[in-house]
Amino acid sequence: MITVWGGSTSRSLRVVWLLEEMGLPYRVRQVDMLAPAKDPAWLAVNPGDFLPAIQDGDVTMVESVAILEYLMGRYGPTPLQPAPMDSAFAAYQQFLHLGEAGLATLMMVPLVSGFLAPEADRDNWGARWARDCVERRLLLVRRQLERAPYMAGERFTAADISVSYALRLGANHAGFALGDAEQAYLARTTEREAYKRALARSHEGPAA
Ligand SMILES: N[C@@H](CCC(=O)N[C@@H](CS)C(=O)NCC(=O)O)C(=O)O
Repeated sequence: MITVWGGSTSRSLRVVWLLEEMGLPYRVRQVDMLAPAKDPAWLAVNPGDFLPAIQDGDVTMVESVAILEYLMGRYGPTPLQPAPMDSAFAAYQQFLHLGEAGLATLMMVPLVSGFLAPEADRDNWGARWARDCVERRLLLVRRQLERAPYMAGERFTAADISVSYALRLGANHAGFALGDAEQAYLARTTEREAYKRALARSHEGPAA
């Protein structure tokens, strides 16, 4: 049984969403990132203390997009991961990684500056730079949505799990304004039954 260490609003949602899309059995262990004292069992899984992590038999992994690739490689093939010779593969691969490396990672800078930094540090050069980087990277998402309904083209893939998570993070927690095309795209991806089940299950499970 795969164990997903996560939190209801963390990137573990990407992992649980993929597991639901693939119909794989799993259980969720909640980690309270704001708890003053961390559970040693959690720190033994990820001494770096960031979410998500998975345990699958002897395998322990962190990094949400790497976990998606592991699960699809280990338990696929799945239509969520176009094959390398598929014409959708390049766009798929690009947006799978852009969702985290180009969007969500950079969004964290204005997010933590805006919500967690002391008042005097909130409006800072680094946060403004990161916000500008994200805005320019979002142009790639916008251009793709002018061409096709999904990041890899005509059908839903794991790249949409990656990018949808980032768009929600940016819009809900970092003050990024989404245009009509991105909002329609998010409505399309999050109306999937697997997403709704993932959202419900991300809130369950014993606390770590
Ligand atoms: N690139 C990592 C980012 C992980 C990450 O930043 N996770 C957040 C929660 S969504 C976290 O645990 N932040 C707390 C910290 O890094 O101290 C991934 O995609 O898994």
